[in-house]
Amino acid sequence: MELDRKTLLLAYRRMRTIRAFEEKLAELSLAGKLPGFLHLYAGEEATAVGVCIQLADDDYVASTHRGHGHCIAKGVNPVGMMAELYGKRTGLCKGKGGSMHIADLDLGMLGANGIVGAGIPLATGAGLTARVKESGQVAVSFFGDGASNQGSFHEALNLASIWNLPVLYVAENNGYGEATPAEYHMRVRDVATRAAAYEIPGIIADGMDFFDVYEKAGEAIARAREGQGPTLLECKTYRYYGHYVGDPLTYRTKEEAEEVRQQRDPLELFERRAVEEMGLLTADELREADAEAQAVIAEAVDFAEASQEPSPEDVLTDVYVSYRGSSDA
Ligand SMILES: Cc1ncc(C[n+]2csc(CCOP(=O)(O)OP(=O)(O)O)c2C)c(N)n1
Ligand SMILES: [Mg+2]
Repeated sequence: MELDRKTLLLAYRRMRTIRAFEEKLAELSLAGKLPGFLHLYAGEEATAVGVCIQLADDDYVASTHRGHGHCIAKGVNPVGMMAELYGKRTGLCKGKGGSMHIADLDLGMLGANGIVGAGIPLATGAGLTARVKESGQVAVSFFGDGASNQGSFHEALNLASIWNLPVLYVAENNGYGEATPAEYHMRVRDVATRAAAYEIPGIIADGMDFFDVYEKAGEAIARAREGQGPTLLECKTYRYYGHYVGDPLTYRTKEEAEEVRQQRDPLELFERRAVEEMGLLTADELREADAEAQAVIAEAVDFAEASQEPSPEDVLTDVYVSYRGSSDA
């Protein structure tokens, strides 16, 4: 897909919104305002946006425990997301999903997932549905380097390969699975190598570079739509925060993280390419987008804080089976 100014600006706005959302969450969580565990996506913005900006609303995405970035990249409203993370009734999933099970089926966002590797078969199933219905939709599965060691990854890729499913598998290789470096937890250096076992293309992109991800994901999405089957796209990336908010980060040096921020920051790389090299956008336009992103996040926090908590009775709604007590028996 050719990159026009409008798409570029939207991509930047989404990347900046992800960054602002995550930075605000870190602050709120450390201040004790948010319940539960948070895994932040800051640093990995170019990967989610480089892929999702090319998807239609009815294409599918299956996400991970680090899912806020995938949601925003797919166009999910950050205001509803923030209320969800606060556990409020006005949240996207009425406060019942939280960070790790947030979903928006109207936008094909099948959900974040607290189980490592569990989104991979979900996207594969969505791809199978699209193929059976001949709907032309594609499914994207995001997962980490650590998840690529799970049986679910290998089973799903095998099925997608033999059934020629329209699925893009995006391995977000951020160098760590929790505190374990990728060099330790897998023998191969690149997750992409694993594609060979299923005879599908295994491609590597610089996951910090929107333009590289955009180009390589675009080719894979086009292949999937044309009925040419799945692709494994590995995006080399980095998470700025720890595995979770509060991670003591004993397993990596401050210098390592600082070097990435200084030299490979996805937002700065984007600006350099789009403004200085391509001349397609102006710095003023990006500053305007920065301000818009900050305003949306401020509005999201205000909305979430002003929203009501769910009532105890709400526990019994939106469930398959509810226990009503012995008097009903
Ligand atoms: C099946 C399963 N095993 C272990 C865990 C605990 N766990 C949560 S995140 C994580 C690491 C995942 O690493 P990776 O796939 O590289 O994703 P990243 O956190 O780096 O984005 C682990 C082991 C889990 N949630 N589910
Ligand atoms: Mg990882």
